[in-house]
Amino acid sequence: MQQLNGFILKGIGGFYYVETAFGVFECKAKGRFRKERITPLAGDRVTITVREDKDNTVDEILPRKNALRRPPVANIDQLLLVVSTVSPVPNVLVLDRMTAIAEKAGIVPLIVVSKDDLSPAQPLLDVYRTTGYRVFLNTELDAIRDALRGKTTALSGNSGVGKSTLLNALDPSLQLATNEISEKLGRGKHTTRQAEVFHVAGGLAVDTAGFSSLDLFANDGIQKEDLAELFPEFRPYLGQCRFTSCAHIGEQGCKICEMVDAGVISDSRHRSYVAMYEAAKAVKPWEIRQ
Ligand SMILES: Nc1nc2c(ncn2[C@@H]2O[C@H](COP(=O)(O)OP(=O)(O)O)[C@@H](O)[C@H]2O)c(=O)[nH]1
Ligand SMILES: [Mg+2]
Ligand SMILES: [Zn+2]
Repeated sequence: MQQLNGFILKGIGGFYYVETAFGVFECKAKGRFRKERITPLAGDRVTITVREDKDNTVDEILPRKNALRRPPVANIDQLLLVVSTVSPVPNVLVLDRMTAIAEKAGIVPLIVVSKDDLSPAQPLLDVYRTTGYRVFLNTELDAIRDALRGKTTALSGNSGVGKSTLLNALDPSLQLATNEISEKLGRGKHTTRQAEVFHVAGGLAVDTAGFSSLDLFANDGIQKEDLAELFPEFRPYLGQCRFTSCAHIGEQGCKICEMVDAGVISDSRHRSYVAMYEAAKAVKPWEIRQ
């Protein structure tokens, strides 16, 4: 019997695969976690007990730096959001919701645009360059590798945008399955991994199952008063509106709206802000998840 420290690469059917200095061990979570309603996540730092009879256990989850519900990952530095020009068509509201969720969790968003070969990426590049976030085409592999080095980065984006394809391009030895059939469609027998950690370009990258537009309606715990701060391109202008109570949704004398009209803040990003503001307003205080 031996105690080891490591981190969770993935969880499948109640088993967790934990990477340690002595290799990867398959472990079960102690029953205590279920009682306490704690789900171990990919990226969790853990202590495990390795036994002769292979009945290994995850004993303890070390305090998390951060954790996301979708994708289900812990302790990440960056969220790399992949968006395709077509198939699937970009859902900028989902994307902008993800950047806000990342900002709230202290995670740095990166944007990668895929399928520039099928339809021009320029409109998306133009929108996301106004955010100040780093924006890449999925063909800019060296630049993306540089951004991943030394960091833990979770990939996220609709199914089919090209997350696994991008990881394979960054490191061909990964040989990840692409074009995976969604489990929800009831086709295909494989268990869709929710999240799996890989060593890529001198960092850790987490491939995740794609989100669906259903996620758009999930309550993410963001309150309407906090929302503007989660749009980094709004920050320089906050406090400059005519009314201190300005919600930046079209009021007289709103500096943010002025910057949208001037083309400094993207109209698309502002529309997402307004949609998220209205959605947050509709959530009752007791419904807010912490
Ligand atoms: N034309 C084109 N196809 C791509 C590109 N990136 C990914 N694909 C294709 O899109 C499909 C879905 O890719 P996949 O990596 O499985 O998406 P994931 O669900 O986000 O992991 C596959 O058939 C890929 O070959 C791209 O930049 N251009
Ligand atoms: Mg995939
Ligand atoms: Zn305003």
